Amino acid sequence: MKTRAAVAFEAKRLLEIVEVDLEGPRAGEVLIEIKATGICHTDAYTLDGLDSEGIFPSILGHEGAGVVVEVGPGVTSVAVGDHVIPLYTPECRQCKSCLSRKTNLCTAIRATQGKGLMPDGTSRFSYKGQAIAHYMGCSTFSNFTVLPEIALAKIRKDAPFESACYVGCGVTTGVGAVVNTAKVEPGANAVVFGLGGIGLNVIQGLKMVGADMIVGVDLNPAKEEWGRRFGMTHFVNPKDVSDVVAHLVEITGGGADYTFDCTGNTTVMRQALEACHRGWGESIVIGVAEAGKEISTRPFQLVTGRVWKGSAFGGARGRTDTPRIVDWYMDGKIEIDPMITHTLPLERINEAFDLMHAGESIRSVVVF
Ligand code: NAD
Ligand code: AHE
Ligand code: ZN
Repeated sequence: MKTRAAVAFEAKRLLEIVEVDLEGPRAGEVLIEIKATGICHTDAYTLDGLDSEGIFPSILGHEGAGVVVEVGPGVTSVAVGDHVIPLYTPECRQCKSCLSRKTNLCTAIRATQGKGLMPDGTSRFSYKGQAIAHYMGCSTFSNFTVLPEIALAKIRKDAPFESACYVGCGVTTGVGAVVNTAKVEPGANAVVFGLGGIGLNVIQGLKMVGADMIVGVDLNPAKEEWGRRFGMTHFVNPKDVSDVVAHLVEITGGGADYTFDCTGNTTVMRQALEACHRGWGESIVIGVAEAGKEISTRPFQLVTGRVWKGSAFGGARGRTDTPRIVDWYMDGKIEIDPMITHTLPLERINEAFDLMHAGESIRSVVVF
């Protein structure tokens, strides 16, 4: 079939809206009509040529929601008409990682996914006879896409696609980092670096679990109002203080119980670790850093009890946990709608990247 898609032909070039060819689902695969997709900073990072796994040409996008249109042979867990969220972190429930119960990082199809291919080592997308790579196993910047069934979370049908798509990455990443990775307890104090589409979800997760002091840190002063809207109690702009770590340690009474990096900046990651309380503070790295960047600190920071952890997709097991997060949204336990600042048609998708880089959007969503 033909489908409309925004194709990344080269790094640092505008996406082009073209009609691409899409092959139908093979065994264990599912054809999805994407109804809405968010634009996450990770898409921008790959498009900007900063991803060591970046492949071009490809169809980016990993934060979608849609409807099952056709299932391939052997598919049993979803059926035509089901509403689904594509998962860049699948959940096969059979691999060593899934069975360990220690991680959400299913390894069943990670190798081919990182090469922009379906599990059988081929691509379903092509343009003028040339193969186009899949992205993070999702490629939600296409009106139709194909995914393995283990990479689909079935969600309730009354959830609007424009909001549910955000659960495919940003909401789950932020709220999940609090609930699954850090396991923040009521009364804790926390610092969140970077109040964008991820950081604000960390903040609402902290509020949901009953954190006491929630400090937001951002270079953009306009983010103060956004942070407060979702539960932030204190705001720090690093430009306004001479030593941001010393300031944070002071206002948190010796350091935070939990800190979260939601910037992808390796200098900030170090600050986040060092703003933790001696003896027990935990710093969670969520931000994705540019290829080639490394983190460092004095080992003494760890010797004296601070803990450095990472969180991918909020530690969520996609097929099990994302339908529950959609329920939390539908039940009013978390908010999504106010964070969707811009809704655009596919033809205007490049504007969404401009808005993100200018710090003018929290989340832009493309509606097909
Ligand atoms: P965003 O652009 O919406 O927000 C980033 C925020 O960080 C902005 O408000 C910006 O002003 C702020 N910022 C930038 N540099 C800063 C600095 N030096 N100090 C303080 N604030 C700073 O991006 P997003 O969509 O929220 O994504 C944030 C990061 O999380 C990105 O690196 C993205 O790739 C990553 N991410 C990771 C996962 C995961 O599973 N680990 C999932 C989604 C996104
Ligand atoms: N490809 C990059 C790493 C990118 C990365 O860390 N991705 C996160 C999700 S970001 C979503 O917006 C993730 O879940 N990683 C786990 C995984 O298996 O990719 C690189 O540095 O090579
Ligand atoms: Zn993302």
